Amino acid sequence: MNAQQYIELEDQHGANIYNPLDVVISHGEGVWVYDIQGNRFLDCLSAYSALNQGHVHPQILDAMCNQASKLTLTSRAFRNDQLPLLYKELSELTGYEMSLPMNSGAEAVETAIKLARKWAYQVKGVPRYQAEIITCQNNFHGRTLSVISFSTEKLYKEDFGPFTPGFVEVPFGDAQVLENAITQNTAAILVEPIQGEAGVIVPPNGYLQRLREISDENNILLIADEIQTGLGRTGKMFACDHENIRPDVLIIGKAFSGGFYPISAVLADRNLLGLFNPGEHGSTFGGNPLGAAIARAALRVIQDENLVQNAAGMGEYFNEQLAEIPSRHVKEVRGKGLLIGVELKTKAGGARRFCEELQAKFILAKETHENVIRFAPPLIIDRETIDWALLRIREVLTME
Ligand code: IF1
Repeated sequence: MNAQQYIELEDQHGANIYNPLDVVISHGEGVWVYDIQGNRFLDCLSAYSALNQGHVHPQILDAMCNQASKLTLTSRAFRNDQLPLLYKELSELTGYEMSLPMNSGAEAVETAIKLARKWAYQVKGVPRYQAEIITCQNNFHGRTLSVISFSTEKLYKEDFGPFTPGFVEVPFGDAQVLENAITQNTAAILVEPIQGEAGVIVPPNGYLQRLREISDENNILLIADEIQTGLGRTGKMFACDHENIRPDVLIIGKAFSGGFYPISAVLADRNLLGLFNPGEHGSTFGGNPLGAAIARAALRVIQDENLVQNAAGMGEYFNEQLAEIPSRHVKEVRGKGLLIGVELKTKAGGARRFCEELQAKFILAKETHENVIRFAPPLIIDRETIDWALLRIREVLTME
């Protein structure tokens, strides 16, 4: 089959919820992917940061194949010999006493919301079903109904209501306005330390620290969604580390899977996660031994290959070099580590055509919203490959 045939087949039988670039990829290795004609492309999206370790990492592949040949699924009705080790290694890595494994990011966010509500009723003493969770404008936390209930993006929610109540929205980056939104019934603040989908929006310095203080002063949980920013992406293990703060609840996903298999988790101490009792929450696949073995390998690779340090070094270089490109289209280059957004001026005619030009030069990047090109290659990228990319990005950003 040729590319056109694959594309037609997909369009004919698949719900049209994406607008993908027309490249049909059949294999990947490290930072590179190959289309069915054998053309090689640099992956500058990393499956929205789920591929921090690169494509088909051999160590994670080994762990997956090895575990798949022994035991894949027990359900949580029985115990298995992988999940306890994942718990232990996660605790050692993050300092949180406990974790709760789920599958997708959105499910983990839902889990964190359930946890915060339960804490509000059982510990804080909020009257039942009055708990409020403060969320930020232009947030992205997933696609489930409760999660889109507090989306501020029309595209993600219009015609999908009725919505889940109990969410209060405030602008991102303004701690003062957030503080004013707190009531006696506020259970938690849910925040992305850097807003990814919104266009790689980095909050003002000190914002997260201020949220930490506000949470402490008002007996509110601080929940950080690090599904996209966590596990090295921004040049620290967690984006919250840039401001040395420890959220009460930390949500991870994406790269926790090594790019192999959906796995997410909610991390917190026993005073919070200990509030869940048998039967109150669950998942058929959450915590399965195959996923646990993969996640263990995914974490090990991040540490063994110093991917956090590499993201910091390579990110700084990439960012600086991008900012030096003399382009009349670019409004701003921003980001942290290897989560970089290049915002174009409105008169540049949208980021999509730039992404298509990049594709023609064998770089795969994806626009976010109208005017931002996101560059988020796997964290294993080296300087030589960044230079290879910069040559081409420079040509694209300086075109008419
Ligand atoms: C889509 C963007 C990224 C996330 C944060 C939770 C989730 C995500 C901070 C949910 C997911 C995704 C999912 C994908 C596109 C995407 C995305 F394009 F919307 F902007 F990454 F930047 N919290 N992000 O970024 O995790 O349930 O998907 O595992 O939905 O189209 P999930």
